[in-house]
Amino acid sequence: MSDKIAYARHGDIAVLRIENPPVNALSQAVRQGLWDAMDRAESDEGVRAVVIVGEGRAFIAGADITEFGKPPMEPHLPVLCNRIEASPLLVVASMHGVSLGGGLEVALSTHYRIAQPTARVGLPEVNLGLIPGAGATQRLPRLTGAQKAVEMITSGAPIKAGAALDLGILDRVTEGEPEAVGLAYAKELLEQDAAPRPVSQLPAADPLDWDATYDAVLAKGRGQISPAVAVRAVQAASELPFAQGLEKERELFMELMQTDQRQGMIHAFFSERAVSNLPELKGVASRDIKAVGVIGGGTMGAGIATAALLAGMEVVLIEMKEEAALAAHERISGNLAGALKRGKISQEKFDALTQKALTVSTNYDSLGDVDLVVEAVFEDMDVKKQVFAKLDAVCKPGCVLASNTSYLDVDEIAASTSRPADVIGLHFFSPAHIMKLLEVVVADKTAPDVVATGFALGKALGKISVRAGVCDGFIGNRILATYRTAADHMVLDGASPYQIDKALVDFGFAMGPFAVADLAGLDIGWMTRKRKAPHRHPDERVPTYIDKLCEEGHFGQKTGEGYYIYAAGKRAGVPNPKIAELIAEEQAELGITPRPFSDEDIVRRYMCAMVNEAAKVVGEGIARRPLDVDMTLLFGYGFPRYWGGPMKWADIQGLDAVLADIESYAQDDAWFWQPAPLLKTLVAEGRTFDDLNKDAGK
Ligand code: 3H9
Repeated sequence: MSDKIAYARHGDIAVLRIENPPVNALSQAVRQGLWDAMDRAESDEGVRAVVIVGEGRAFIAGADITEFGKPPMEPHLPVLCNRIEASPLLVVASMHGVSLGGGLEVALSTHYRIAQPTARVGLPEVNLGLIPGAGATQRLPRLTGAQKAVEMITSGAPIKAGAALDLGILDRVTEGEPEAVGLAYAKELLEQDAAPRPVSQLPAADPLDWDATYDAVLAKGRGQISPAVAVRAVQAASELPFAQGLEKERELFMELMQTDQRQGMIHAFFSERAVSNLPELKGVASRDIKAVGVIGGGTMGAGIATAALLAGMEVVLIEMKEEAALAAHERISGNLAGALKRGKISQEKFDALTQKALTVSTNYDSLGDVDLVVEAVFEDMDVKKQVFAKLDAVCKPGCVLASNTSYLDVDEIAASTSRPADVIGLHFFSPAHIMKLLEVVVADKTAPDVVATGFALGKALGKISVRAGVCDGFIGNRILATYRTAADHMVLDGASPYQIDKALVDFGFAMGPFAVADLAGLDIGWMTRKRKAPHRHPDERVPTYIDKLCEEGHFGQKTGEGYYIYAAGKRAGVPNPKIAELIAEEQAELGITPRPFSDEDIVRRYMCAMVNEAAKVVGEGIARRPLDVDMTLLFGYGFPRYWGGPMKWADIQGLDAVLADIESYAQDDAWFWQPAPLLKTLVAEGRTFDDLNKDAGK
């Protein structure tokens, strides 16, 4: 018998305990073990009931995701579930922690379900580009009705035990040790002569307007297909006999298993976990962070302060003048009021955070006790250096000195202090209390435990932290600058900004690049272009039409006019007719005859520019692994999760095809489209970006 299932007898009840740490995923050994243990219980003289429990922190977290993409191994989970359900013994699931995906499907195939009040159940398969594949699309609607089943399966979000009880997914919620609770329940059922109660034999759920439901779910998924496919599976549950419904579910599940989206989403799942798992940090202890200093109380500083307060840290925020300090306090209180409104914190907690945990001051001496300071002042090297000189003077030894700069040289900032080993870049994304990405920028002399502290801070703040080296723009903004430029070139050559935005939204981006520019403020790009102007290569193509709009004081959403025109209070805009005129003027000046672009061509060029720069970023060691780029783009730049990230996208396209496209674009603009050496090497060796992830022990 498999060592993953412990079998024990308690009178006339057999307990099957799943022991597959950390989360009891349903690997082949677990499936086989459960199968054999059911056989054993059924042939064990005197056994009348079976209780299934999980060891450790969860009942079962689902199918073993590491087995996906490999040849399937028997016993298959749907068959195991049917086998459990068909048992003549009374089968009870006693659930604690999470019961997710296949884990909930095992529970749904038992006859009675009892859970801890803290337990959560869910079907997150859509987040992996799949649908439940072991009967949940057929069994769940028979318990909850079709509408609730569709909601639960298409959202992928777990629900708490109480809600699951109300929906009929659970029969009882009882606090106690799961095995004891399960045994007591099974005994009670046996005493009542309760019969096995297969969910598959319950009547089918009433139908919904399936086409309307499908369309609504498809639209909400912004190109993600699995939630919409799930609707069709639930439809089968209401229209077909159980066995045929299961077959339909299997067919749809297997189809999704073959998709790029499944690959992309599973890559995202593992990369999200691997990204902060850096070999260089193995065994390195981080420094203790209880109190954080923030320099500058603008949107960014206030967001960082809010995030630290919400993570239970004390915050000392420094502003230059009393008025600005008060305004910063207001801003942070406003952010926290948002958290209060969304039910994330209580009124009591809000009061404690705003009145006790937060100090605003104009005096750097207030920073004497903080463990880490994040500077979030104006992006100017001289200003930053002045701030770091003050920090160097007042902060206690061992205090981590961090800059939130988004492109300046952290080595130079570090060198301006007497303690470069304590200096690091912590690049937050605005609004910093909401956005998940944190770039941990490691300078030449940054001490390993300071790097570990950056990651520990990110974790405490609920961020996805990515290690980046020093260069202009680090990982994210450097790559952004390149693909934005590719979009600008397409505009000069004839594609409209609106066609580009739409093509990229259709590809899956949250917003197109020109709508993003309007949101961020066109003055940012304008300033960057001015900063970079003296260092430009003569062959570099830089459109200037948008600078003319900036010169007139139009900076996008905040001024009501940019690429789009925004009616007061509206976030979506309509195309600004001035833009087409300005573009036409520039094309005439440059002697360009505009040509049409297909949406496909737009996406391809944009993505190739992104991948090429990303390959340079990895090749130069700015990002340690391709997955670091993928997570940066996913969590900071609205990249569609179902593609897994640009590097995963490139692997799926085939790196040889991507390189061939880059080389063909280079025929018109050799300066911009210089192929990344790493890309060429990988193509020559027949390897992928994911091979590099694996080399690095992903
Ligand atoms: C499914 O069930 C399909 C079926 O319908 C049909 C089949 C026919 N498999 O996240 P953590 C690993 S699809 C393998 O850090 P937490 C994870 O990689 C599945 N490994 O902990 C990590 O490894 P490492 C549906 C898994 O406490 C370690 O466990 N289920 C799996 O923050 C700890 O994980 C899901 O989608 C797995 N299923 O969160 C659930 N799950 O330590 C996915 C986890 O080496 N899992 N690992 O980095 C989760 O949502 C979270 O992991 C969970 C724990 C909430 C369970």
